[in-house]
Amino acid sequence: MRAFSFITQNPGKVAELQAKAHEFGLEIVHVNASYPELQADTLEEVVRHGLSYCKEKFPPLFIIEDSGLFIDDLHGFPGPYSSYVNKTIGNSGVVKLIGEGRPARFESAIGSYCRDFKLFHGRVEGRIVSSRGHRGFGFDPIFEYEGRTFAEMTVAEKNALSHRSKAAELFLEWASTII
Ligand code: ITT
Repeated sequence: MRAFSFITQNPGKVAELQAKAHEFGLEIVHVNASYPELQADTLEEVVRHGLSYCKEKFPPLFIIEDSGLFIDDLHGFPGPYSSYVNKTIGNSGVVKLIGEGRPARFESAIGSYCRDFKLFHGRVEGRIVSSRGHRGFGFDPIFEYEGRTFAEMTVAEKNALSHRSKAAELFLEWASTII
């Protein structure tokens, strides 16, 4: 089996990457573990710190992923602090804070460890709307892309355009050449 590990506690991320990996004939082994998440200004710093920790604990080839919602009006906040904002004020709090129709983007940074660290990035631009849809996770119901929220899309539809799938594609192209 051509496989790699994905260290994350978010099953939604696993479902999305699993579907993407299958397109490349690869399998994901889900490692449901946590690692210390640095409070940093960029996703890249969080990922590099996480990789350094994980490489002492898990065998290669593995990946971790850090992602976030970047709101233009808030100079990119919550960005790397998305998980905290999601847990505290939640989707309704974000909409209340910035209002409907304001531009935002999702970004994803995938970090892999084999013999060294490699980073892969993806982003998607959209806007914040009142909650719609029941699929996905996190900010999906309030992130609209061309008329539909991410929570109104199937995994396959979200994977055709999302930040995570773009980063995943770059990783999977590279991974396919070494496993
Ligand atoms: P792991 O760190 O264990 O992988 P996590 O859910 O804590 O899982 P992050 O630290 O990367 O993930 O936090 C990113 C947060 O940003 C996440 O909790 C969501 O609230 C939000 N987010 C990221 N990508 C998203 C997406 O595709 N759809 C909706 N919300 C997303």
